[in-house]
Amino acid sequence: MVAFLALAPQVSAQIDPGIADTIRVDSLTGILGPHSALDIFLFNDEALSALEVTIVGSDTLATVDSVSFVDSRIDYVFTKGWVINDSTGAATFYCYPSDELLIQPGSGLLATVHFAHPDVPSFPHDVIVDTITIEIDLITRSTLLRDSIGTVFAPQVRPGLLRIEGLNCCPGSTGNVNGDAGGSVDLSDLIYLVNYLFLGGPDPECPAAANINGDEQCAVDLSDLIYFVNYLFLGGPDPSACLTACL
Ligand SMILES: [Ca+2]
Ligand SMILES: [Ca+2]
Repeated sequence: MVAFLALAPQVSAQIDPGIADTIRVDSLTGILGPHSALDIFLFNDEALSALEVTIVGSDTLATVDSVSFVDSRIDYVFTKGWVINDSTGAATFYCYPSDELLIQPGSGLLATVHFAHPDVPSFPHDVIVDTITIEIDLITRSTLLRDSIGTVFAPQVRPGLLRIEGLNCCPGSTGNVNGDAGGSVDLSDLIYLVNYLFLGGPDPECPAAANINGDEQCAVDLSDLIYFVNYLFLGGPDPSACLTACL
């Protein structure tokens, strides 16, 4: 049974002494289809005996589907967990360390929140990830910390940005340097690449698709051109697979 902190009688940002304790949401770029893992960080300058964080995306195209505490500052706490509040798409996670094992002052990873974003109409699509206060079944879920003497207070919060890009950039193999909608790999791509490399032509819209030799540095350079000429005219190997690390 989860006893949410918002039931505590007094809540105020004014009773946080010293430097304001802070919950910070990371920012990153995700790709349509796969999940994105957004890190949440905690700074606290006094020991904490409980915390609760409720976060939500600014639209329902990116929803929380799980929360992980692996390698986080509260990984050691036995009493912790998370719930998804289906009606709002928000997620709440919480922890209650035992009296002997308070969350000591410090700074670092608090949790990793996994977002699903399978269906986004256009790219890039930006989702602000911020805290929220909601009420479900008469229980308020919010973002609160509790110090070692039981005082509950609201931390400072810094929202994050989850930017979702499309998978139509390099969906399988490299080579579609000119980014034509049909995805064909042909002489026009070679011309585009030569223009880009040597004649001041425009950048490839999807640089990962121009990394034809598949080097892990994602470089687009003469070696890609040589690889491409080999493939098109000299029976060389097919363009390399797209590297997700280059997207
Ligand atoms: Ca093409
Ligand atoms: Ca390359």
